[in-house]
Amino acid sequence: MAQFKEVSQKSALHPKPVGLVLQYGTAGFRTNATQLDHVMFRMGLLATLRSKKTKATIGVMVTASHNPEEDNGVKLVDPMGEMVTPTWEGYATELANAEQDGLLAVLKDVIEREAINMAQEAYVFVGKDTRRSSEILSKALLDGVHSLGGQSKDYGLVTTPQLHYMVCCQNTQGRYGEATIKGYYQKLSNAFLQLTNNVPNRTDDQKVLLVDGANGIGALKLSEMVTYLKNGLQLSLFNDCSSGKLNHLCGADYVKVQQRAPKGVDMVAGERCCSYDGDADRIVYYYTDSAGRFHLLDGDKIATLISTYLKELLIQAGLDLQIAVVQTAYANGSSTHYLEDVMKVIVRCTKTGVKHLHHAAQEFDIGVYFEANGHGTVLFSKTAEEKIEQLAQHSNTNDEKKRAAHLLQNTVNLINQTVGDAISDMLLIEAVLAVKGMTVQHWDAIYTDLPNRQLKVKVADRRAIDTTDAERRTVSPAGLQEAIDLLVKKHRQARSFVRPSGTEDVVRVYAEADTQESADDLAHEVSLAVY
Ligand code: 16G
Ligand code: ZN
Repeated sequence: MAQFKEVSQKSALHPKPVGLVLQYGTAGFRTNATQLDHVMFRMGLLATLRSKKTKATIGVMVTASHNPEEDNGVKLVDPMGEMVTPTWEGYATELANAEQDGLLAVLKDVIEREAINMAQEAYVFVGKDTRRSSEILSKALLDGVHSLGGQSKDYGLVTTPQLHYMVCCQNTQGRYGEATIKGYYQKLSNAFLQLTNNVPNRTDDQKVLLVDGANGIGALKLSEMVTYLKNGLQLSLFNDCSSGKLNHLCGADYVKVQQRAPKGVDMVAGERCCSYDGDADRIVYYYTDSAGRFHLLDGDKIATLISTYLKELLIQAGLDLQIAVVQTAYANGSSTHYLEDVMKVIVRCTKTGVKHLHHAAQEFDIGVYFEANGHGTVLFSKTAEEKIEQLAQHSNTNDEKKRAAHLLQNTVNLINQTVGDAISDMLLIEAVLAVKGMTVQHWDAIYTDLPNRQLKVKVADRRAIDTTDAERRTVSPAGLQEAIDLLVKKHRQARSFVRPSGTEDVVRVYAEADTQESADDLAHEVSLAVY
């Protein structure tokens, strides 16, 4: 077939290094950028097939998120803006690892297994982050799309969540919004201004927010968006790509893991600061107090703030909707305790990785999901959205109910429900703080984190560790869990788990306890047990 001839010819321009084996991991392929040209071409092919199969537009994002500048990666976005389905992650791995002369066979095999109608049109949206390698890699990707006859739209430099948003808008015929960057800015800023404009006594001081853009795409996009936000926020943007290196000593991952302020931000005691990661799908907040102590408000604190706000609004609106918070094993024990015992909301724990949380959150009327590392969003079921809409339009409802319904409606519009989005999450947090009249210190005081420590351990084969119970316990190697249990018992309010990383060749260790010293000791002891 002529179609495959073109694939053959073009793939020769994107040859696979013999013997190189990569895996479509938790967040797609991710490795040193020099190893990815053939992967990009092949993901262009796969996205085209996925589009034919689903009869919808598919997204492909070129990014390595919080990884160093030298790395790059690629992930596929399914029609509703969600992560690509697991069977297709398997195809992605097979296709990426096929040696040059076996590529067509693997491609045809996928076509056959999925009974794909090759006459079906295909449409692929492409986006990329600011890495130097992203330009050429996205060209390889487009080559793949075009060689299988797919059509493409190249959005160029966009954040990961912006690309997810575009895909969702496109496939819902605009019901979710307009599939343009301008449409995204307008939808989010209108919702933000509606939420904050009527807040009485909001002073200019309360609008001040310092943003660490991690020298990445989020910084560029936020500066484009500023005019749309009018004077709703007074943003000071740092690490804005003008000089520093991407993710280097800055960004959400650095701040969360190091539990310290990023370089390059002129922090003032008591002022709210936040950090994005390299593709702007994660955010964490922080401030320093008058004694110079650093306070981190991570994904758990964000989930608590948002779910508390939503629960209060639901009560005010008199809406009977079930709200749940989805976390992972990394969620600080204090947050889980607060949510379950004080807030009385349902809490679920899933495996690490956005797709697992997203999936679990879909089971509720309102599912708030956040990883402790700052990746998360809120999902509203169709029923929830309809009930909110009806109430907001109902003229006979009393004032308090109506006000709550309007706030809920604008909150829905402010949230990027396709995936965690640093820009959208930031605006939501700022709106919630404004509406509730809270400072960052009030927010921080909702509960106190248990001291914790994360370590990584290099082992011969990390796959020897197998986990269960949402990664909170190990089932192999034999004896490891018993050893961890014994170590945990030596500390107060302690918890610890180990899991093989899905993105690096290491085993991760997490420990928390009543003091930092105890958490550090426990993490160290457990890491020795892993060897
Ligand atoms: C990926 C995941 C992130 C997760 C992290 C864990 C997505 C989009 N990203 O970055 O959610 O926290 O992996 O990494 O799913 P690890 O397996 O190396 O600990
Ligand atoms: Zn990211």
